[in-house]
Amino acid sequence: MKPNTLITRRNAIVAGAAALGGFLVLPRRHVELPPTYGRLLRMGDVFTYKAQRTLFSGRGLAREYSHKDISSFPGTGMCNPGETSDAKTSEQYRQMQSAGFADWKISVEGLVAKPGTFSLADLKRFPSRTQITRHACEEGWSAIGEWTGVALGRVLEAAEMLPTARIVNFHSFDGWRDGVDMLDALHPQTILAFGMNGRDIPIQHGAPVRLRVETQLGYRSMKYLQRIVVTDSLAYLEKAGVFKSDWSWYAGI
Ligand SMILES: Nc1nc2c(c(=O)[nH]1)N[C@H]1C(S)=C(S)[C@@H](COP(=O)(O)O)O[C@H]1N2
Ligand SMILES: [Mo]
Repeated sequence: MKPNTLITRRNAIVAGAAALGGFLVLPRRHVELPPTYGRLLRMGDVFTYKAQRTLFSGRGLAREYSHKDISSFPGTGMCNPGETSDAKTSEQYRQMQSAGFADWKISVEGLVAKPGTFSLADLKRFPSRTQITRHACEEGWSAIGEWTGVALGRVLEAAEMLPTARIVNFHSFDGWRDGVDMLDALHPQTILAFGMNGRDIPIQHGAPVRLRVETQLGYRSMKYLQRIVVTDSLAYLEKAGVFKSDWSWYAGI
């Protein structure tokens, strides 16, 4: 009988049980939890998020596939950003589209020492990454596609993200607002994608640049990116009403 082993194991079991109960004292890195507005379903989502962030490093890679696995990819989503009710933004998008997105720019704002913009050419000058991954939509379909782009982390680094940064928020030309925490933002497979299946991303799939967050469900991979805003809390997304959506903010897979 090796009492030390026993104690260790016992402690591990206690820690595991406490974590499952949601009572585990969080390690040094504090995890800010999104609001639930008293909704039971949302409490479950928050619990999943807390357990995931507490128990795992979050660094696991999503499975990557080979070329023969690439499947047809339904273009979904609400609309073409050139045809939304926001006439000004739609007009801006249509003009950029007709110029082949040569004057498209994404801004990086908020908690960065060097706020500014990146053109498509700027993004393509970074080292790129190509990954063949499965996109899982919350509606039940999934599809495998090849995505090429720059790791979001590299762009944040170039903008000199500040140490107080916690959340990376996104805006799109069709009016979406969303965000991810640092574990997902700096995940090696989280990319600003400009290529799909070896070509420029077509309009229906998010031209000219979309986010790929391979660690979460498909709706987190925002198309038609417009702005990136780095913040130190979830307040920015709360203000945008993101947590009132029927779709869980944290949709880890
Ligand atoms: N800007 C924006 N991003 C979006 C969407 C959208 O409507 N607008 N739809 C989301 C959802 S629900 C899914 S499943 C995927 C669909 O990607 P696809 O149109 O390339 O198939 O994009 C996600 N990103
Ligand atoms: Mo979706």
